[in-house]
Amino acid sequence: MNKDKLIISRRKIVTGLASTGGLLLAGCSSPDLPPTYGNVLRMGDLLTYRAFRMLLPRQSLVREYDHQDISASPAIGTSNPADPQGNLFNAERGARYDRLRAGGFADWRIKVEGRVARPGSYSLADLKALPSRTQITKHTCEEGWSAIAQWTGVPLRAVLEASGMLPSARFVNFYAYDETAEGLDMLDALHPQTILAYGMNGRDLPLAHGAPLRLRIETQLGYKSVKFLDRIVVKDEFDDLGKIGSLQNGWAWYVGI
Ligand SMILES: Nc1nc2c(c(=O)[nH]1)N[C@H]1C(S)=C(S)[C@@H](COP(=O)(O)O)O[C@H]1N2
Ligand SMILES: [Mo]
Repeated sequence: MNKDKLIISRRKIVTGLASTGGLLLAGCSSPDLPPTYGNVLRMGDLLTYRAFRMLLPRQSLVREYDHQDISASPAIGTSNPADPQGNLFNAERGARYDRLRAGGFADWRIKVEGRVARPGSYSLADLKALPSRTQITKHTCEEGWSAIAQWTGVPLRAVLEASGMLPSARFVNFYAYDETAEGLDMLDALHPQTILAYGMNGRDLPLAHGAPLRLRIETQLGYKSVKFLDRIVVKDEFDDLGKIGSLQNGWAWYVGI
């Protein structure tokens, strides 16, 4: 084969692979570059992100434990988002949270917006009517503690599918009732163990652990598992989430474990 032909056929193969990959990954065009790529302060992210994406099969499961492994006293990172003393307190959302909690979360709904064909909201009953998943996993906080608990909820994937996520979607962002927001790429968002949890250790999700609904993202460190969920926004492009996102607060966006 002469050199020209070789170049053409290689290009064809590469283009072919890229389009198949694109379909498989539901629009993730460059899964080996973290969205923070290009930011000198975040150069380490490239290494972590690329290493994890290369070493692990794309959706390998994290370890799941047995009932006897569940921690007797589960560690707690934060408490009530309606507490004005809390360092992530937001007055408007805190007050809204307090009212919803007083009503036993009967009027609570999670909003799903952005790049979805059917934006809207789901009550706890709506979420419980979708498929559920229960998993006993280890939570690892960036501050050095860890705890094993059983989590029950709906796979995020099922909610995204119910909302008609558009093929161009690449990121999913989560907003809480306090000043917390985090984002995931599609690989983590569609991971089978990524769930919206409404149950913990066989009971309703307790207040301290994020009632009535929290994210459980088992492939990343504790702070990515946003508690007290208010809103989910599907995006085509990366969004650093401004002052309430981890990046502008000096934390990594991707913290694989
Ligand atoms: N909304 C909200 N979610 C949050 C936090 C928070 O302060 N607010 N803290 C995070 C951190 S740093 C950790 S380690 C876990 C703690 O989860 P736990 O309280 O269930 O142990 O929640 C994460 N999710
Ligand atoms: Mo944490």
